[in-house]
Amino acid sequence: MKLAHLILLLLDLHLSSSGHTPASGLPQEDLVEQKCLLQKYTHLSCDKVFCQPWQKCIDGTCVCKLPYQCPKNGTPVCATDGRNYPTYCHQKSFECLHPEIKFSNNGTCTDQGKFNVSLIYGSTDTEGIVQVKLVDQNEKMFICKNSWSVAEANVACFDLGFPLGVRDTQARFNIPVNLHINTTECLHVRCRGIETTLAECTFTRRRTKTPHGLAGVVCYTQDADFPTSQSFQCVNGKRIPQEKACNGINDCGDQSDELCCTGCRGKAFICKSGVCIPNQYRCNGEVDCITGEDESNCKEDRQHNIHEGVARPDQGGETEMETEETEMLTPGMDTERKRIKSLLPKLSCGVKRNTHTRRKRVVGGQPAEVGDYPWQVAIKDGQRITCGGIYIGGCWILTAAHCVRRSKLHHYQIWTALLDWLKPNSELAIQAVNRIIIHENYNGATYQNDIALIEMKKRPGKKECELSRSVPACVPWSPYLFQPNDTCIISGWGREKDNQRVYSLRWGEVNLIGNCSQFYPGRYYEKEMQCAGTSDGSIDACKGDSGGPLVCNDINNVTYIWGIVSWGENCGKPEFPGVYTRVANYFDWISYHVGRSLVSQHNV
Ligand code: 4AZ
Repeated sequence: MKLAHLILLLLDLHLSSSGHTPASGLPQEDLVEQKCLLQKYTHLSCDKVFCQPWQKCIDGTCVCKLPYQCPKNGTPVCATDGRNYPTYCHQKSFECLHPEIKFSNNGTCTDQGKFNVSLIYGSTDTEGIVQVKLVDQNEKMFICKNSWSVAEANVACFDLGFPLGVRDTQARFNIPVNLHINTTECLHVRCRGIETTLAECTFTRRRTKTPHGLAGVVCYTQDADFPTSQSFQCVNGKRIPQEKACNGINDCGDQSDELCCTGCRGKAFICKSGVCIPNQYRCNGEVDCITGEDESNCKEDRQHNIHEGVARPDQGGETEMETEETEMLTPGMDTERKRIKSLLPKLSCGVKRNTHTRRKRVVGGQPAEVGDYPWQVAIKDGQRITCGGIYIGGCWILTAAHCVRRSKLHHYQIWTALLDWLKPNSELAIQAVNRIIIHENYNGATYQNDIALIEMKKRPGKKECELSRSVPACVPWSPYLFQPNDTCIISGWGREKDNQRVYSLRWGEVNLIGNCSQFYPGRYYEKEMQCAGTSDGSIDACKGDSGGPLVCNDINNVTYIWGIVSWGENCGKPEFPGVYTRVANYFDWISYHVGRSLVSQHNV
């Protein structure tokens, strides 16, 4: 009887901690933000994450680029259709449009045979010990258990046709003892977790004296479900144990368990945007948080994480003391992915040309100097400066809808690089207006959608608007770039608290305020508006500042136009903060009118 010849090969040295019960008896802290879950964010939601270099962000979703939009230089790769592609980006872009065609190998197609993954010794075809056959090897090989985590197991399951990824990475399977499998030689594999086939991952061969555990997997299928209670519902329909949400590990396979977090469990890092990323992504030379803080303050750790072989989060710190020989078999495509990313065009916005040290002075503000606010413009209506505006690039100015009327187009002038309108400085330039676009849902009674675009006239014979002293502020593409309590800056020529006229540009620091309905019940629309002010009301926008900027600086000191001065009850009263048009909510409206290439920072 065959059974008699079976032994239970202990693939796992220690008991797996992948159970359903919390590790400690303490009640589980709920780190998931329920309201955010309604948005159904996944790895394709560019409000929360960066798109792949072969994708672009359109209306909050990463969509496939066309292959011709890939950077030209690179080396050819071979795909499962037996065809050569000029670069990895071309192949991934083609695969994005035709998912059945996957990556096969780096370099041109040869007749050496195909890459292959299979499962054996499982009782169904959804599970078993993982075997791979590399393109240039004849034999099938096993994978060492200590290199096997959720990232690699998900990729293996995707590759095998299970789109929901892995159910269990620690499963044990019975290997017939008479097979005499050599478990001192197995492959190490390292994936990022976003690959569609293990062929894209890094394989190394390690020979040791002591036998290895071999990697096994149970792929997720709907019929093998977790109980509905006490489980987290992923956007792709998968259920995972509640305690695996917000741990930095992509247990869902579509990352939906890591995108709505108020904090992270275990060895994970929380991005300001509410995303948990694995700790080893911190200071690894690639920005993962859309807000960039995973790559800041890195001096010491940088060298550390940039190297291979940092302990993985779900491995319990196993080390391989007894490695005798390590041989690189396939280098993996992650380095190539990063290289392609670095070749994508970069938008120049939000960075001042000359940053001189600012002498420190809107209500309670301070006077600005030339070059301090190079995106600030003044809108002159006849003889008076009536509103502010913000330069966003090309010939385009962003302002408040309540500042402009289409019928008065010929009365307006745009004054750029202006400081004091009683004593105009030499840098001042004056532009006529070509077109005014007012938001189609602007409501003059409620101030909803208080946003408008002004297109300036080009000088005769010129193809572009040449504003040598102006710098565009960046348009925020995600509502998660800045948060309540962040400190931002307002500027303008508006009135002082006592209604005193102001002739020179003034600026002041304000904090973003959450929960603003408490100050303006029934009048505040969270999605479209943003409150900002100071606790004592000492800094505020006022009459005449309308249409002007509320700007915030990201961790790299890049300036974003977060708000447009819109309305508020009085000026300088702490119980009535200033209300601004929430510009991030209008990214698609703006890019529709001015063109994506002018405002898209990430993947035009
Ligand atoms: C205005 O009348 C105005 N304190 C602008 C901003 C604020 C109040 C009034 C906010 O243009």
